[in-house]
This record gives sequence, structure tokens and C-alpha cells, in this order.
Amino acid sequence: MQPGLRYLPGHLGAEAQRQLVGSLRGAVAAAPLFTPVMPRTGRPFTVRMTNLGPLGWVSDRAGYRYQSTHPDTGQPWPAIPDPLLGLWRQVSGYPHDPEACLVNFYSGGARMGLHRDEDEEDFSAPVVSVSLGDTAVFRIGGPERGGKTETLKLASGDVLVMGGASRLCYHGIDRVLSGTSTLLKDGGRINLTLRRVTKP
Ligand code: MD3
Ligand code: FE
Repeated sequence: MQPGLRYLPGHLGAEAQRQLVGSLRGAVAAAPLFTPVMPRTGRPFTVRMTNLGPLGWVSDRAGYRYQSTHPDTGQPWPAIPDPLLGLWRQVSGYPHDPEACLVNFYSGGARMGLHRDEDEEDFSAPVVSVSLGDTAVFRIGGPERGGKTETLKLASGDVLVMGGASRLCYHGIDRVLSGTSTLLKDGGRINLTLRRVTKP
């Protein structure tokens, strides 16, 4: 495993997972999932997204960026729920709160190609990820494209902390294994990534 990557399988118990899904339902009602498109080409992502917190990550023909409002409603993103702030304070080892929580929703055949998270200014903060719902096949490589990669299955309640050298590693989601969890009524997978965007 990459230095700086911490895998916490089953970190969230069933009740904590259900509570999170409950807060996400309210948030998604206020800030609906949108389908981002690739810069320049306009090709749609297979993953739908929304955000929580003062800043949210968006992608459209103009590029990737963080912004304070939802691209369709123009409204500020809903707040990051307290239990997620508590998780960040517990596992991040970083002395400031996150500014963004990207919510990725994977249904059926959704996937995410290999990429690096590099739109943030502060790479000294880790990215903290929470998986909910169906199990995903997660792929992680090194800091260069085209290097050797390995896979890890991410199940509901698993937490990953990507700090240190792992923070700038290539990673993606190969596929989601449908029917592996009953947490979400209609199946699928939610991934939450808590991020620090600006330098404090
Ligand atoms: C490793 N999300 O939102 S989470 C993303 O499951 C993203 O939705 C995937 O990649 C998902 O950008 C993977 C795990 C993850 C997140 C950020 C990382 C792994 C990472 C940053 C650096 C290295
Ligand atoms: Fe990523």
C-alpha cells in the first residue's frame, strides 16, 4: 500500500451509516445531484455529484474548479453534517476543518477513470473518503500516470485517509458490484470525500 494511505475497513457501523444516509437525503433535496461534463469535450461523467460545505468541486466545459454555489440552483451548498466533521477531526490529523465534501453517486455501470486530485491549493491536508452502499473496486497507482496499480474493494462503512505521498497518487473506481449492500433503497454507491481546498 502507498505510504500515507490509511485504510480503515468498517470504521463506520451500521447505525452511523444509516444516520449519514439520512442527512444526505436532506442535503440532496436542497442541492440535487448533477451530471458533470469533461472540460472542452463536454463528455458526461457516469458518476453524478453534489457537494456540501463552503466550497464544492464542479466540472464543466470551462474546466475543473471549486465554487461556493450549486451550478444549477445557484444556491450555496448545504453544510457538512456534524458527524462528518467529527470523523475528519478524528482521522485527518489536520488542525483545520475541511471546506468541501464531494458527494459522488454511482448507479449501475458508473465508474471513475484514473486521475489525481490536484485542484486544491493545500496538499498537506489529506483527503478522507467514506464509502456507503454497494462495494466498489478501487484502483490506486503511484504519482505518475502509467505506473503499476493495485486494487482494493471498498465496502459500506469503509474509510480511507489519503495523506502524505498517497495524496497525489493516481486513483479511480473500476466498477461497482451491484447487490452487495442493502443500505441504499435503490442500490448504488455513495462516496463522500472530505477535502481542505485553500491554505488556512
Ligand atoms: C487517493 N472518488 O472524488 S474515493 C474523487 O470512490 C474520487 O468516488 C473515488 O476519486 C470514489 O476524486 C475514490 C478514494 C480516494 C479519494 C481521493 C484520493 C482516493 C484517493 C486522493 C488521492 C489518492
Ligand atoms: Fe479522486
